Amino acid sequence: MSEKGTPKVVDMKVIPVAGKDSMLMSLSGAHAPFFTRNLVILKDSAGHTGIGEIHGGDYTCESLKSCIPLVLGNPTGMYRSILDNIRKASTRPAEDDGEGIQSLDLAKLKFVVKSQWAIECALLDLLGQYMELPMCELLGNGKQRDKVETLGYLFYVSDKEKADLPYLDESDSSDPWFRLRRQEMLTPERIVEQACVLQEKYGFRNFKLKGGVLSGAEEMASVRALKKRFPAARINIDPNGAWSLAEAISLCKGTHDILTYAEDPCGPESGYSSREIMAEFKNATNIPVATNMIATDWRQFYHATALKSVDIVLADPHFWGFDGSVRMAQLLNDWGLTWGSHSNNHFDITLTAFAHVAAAAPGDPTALDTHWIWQDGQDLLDNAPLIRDGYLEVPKLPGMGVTINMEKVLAANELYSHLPYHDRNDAEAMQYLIPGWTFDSKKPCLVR
Ligand code: GKR
Ligand code: MG
Repeated sequence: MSEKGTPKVVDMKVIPVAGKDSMLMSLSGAHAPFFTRNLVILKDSAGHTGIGEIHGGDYTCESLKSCIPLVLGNPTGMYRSILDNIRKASTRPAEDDGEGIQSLDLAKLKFVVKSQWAIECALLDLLGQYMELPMCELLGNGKQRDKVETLGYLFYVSDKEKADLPYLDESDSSDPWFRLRRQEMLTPERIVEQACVLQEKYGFRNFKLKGGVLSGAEEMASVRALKKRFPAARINIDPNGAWSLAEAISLCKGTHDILTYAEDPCGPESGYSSREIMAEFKNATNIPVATNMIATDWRQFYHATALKSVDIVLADPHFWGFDGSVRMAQLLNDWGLTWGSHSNNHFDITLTAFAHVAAAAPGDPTALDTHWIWQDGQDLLDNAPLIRDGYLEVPKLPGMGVTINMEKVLAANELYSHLPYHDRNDAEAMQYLIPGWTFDSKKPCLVR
């Protein structure tokens, strides 16, 4: 006799994985040679496989494993209740002081990321397969577009030869971007070269430069050089709150013809919160502001909007959930504000998830962040969606619409199991460049 209702979840695996990275620079320091993620793989009683990906590290891995009893045996159609039961069972760890990532302290990122969203993704994948609908049809008002605009996420890159660490060398690759992405790029000329090679490969029309590395003036010189080379591009700089309010105003005031918007230009100072300071920045410059730091949950968002501190909320589904991120997109659209998504290093499962969530975001979202260009080629899927002409394709098959390659997953898990660390630590590589370097949320990482 056939089963009634939606299929039940019969298996849940949590698999930590690692991939390779370049020596990318940000306020946090220098990316290590490896990044980590956690995967969730669900099986249902109809024989379908559902997948999700989220940030790496032992905290998130353990938290996912503790959810297994709350997921197994439940019908996929009850996914909202499954997630609600996880939420009700979770307690706030004593080390979480609630600051979030408004000063980009990486140790706090794990509290902003909510592991259950990887489970939400895998459940939506299963439900979509049962309903024979792509995942984006199950979100918000359903699919709004067939392809999603993504930006070229530019980074300063340090010389990996200066660190005694096993960074990947791709100098033999036949792909010009793959060769370039592992080289030192620290000048405006090299940032423009990076953008040109990226445009050639992926067709990006818009760019974001990760700042918080060199002095604000040097970084704005890169922004100017980019605008000169790509006059029609929307260009954004993200120093992750490193600049003081006075510096941010002096760097950005009157730059409407160069900067389309600034992402987290300044942060908390002199007893004022980052939400208050960013509101003052906006008043002084009239430059639109984007954030993934001052509004990472609904309570922070309430204060950010009450103060009119932000125009573009980069509602990463790993922070907000898929339902939450699309709910944010609907609200912002109704209010005349703009939705986008933040990213950290990720594999192609997250890339696919971004495609679905952005496909369901109404209105005119800003071009999406993705770190995938730095990882492209390290696929865990047989059919990762492609970025072409600056747009990420939205899979049309049911659920996530992609197939996981278990051989590649097991190899990435093997790599993970040999790592001396599982959490992101950008200080270690940085100390090869500046001995004794420590994080300072108010100083670009190469300014000491
Ligand atoms: O990968 O170094 C990085 C980024 O700086 C990342 O940590 C940020 O969270 O990309 C992110 C951002 O937009 O702030
Ligand atoms: Mg940002």
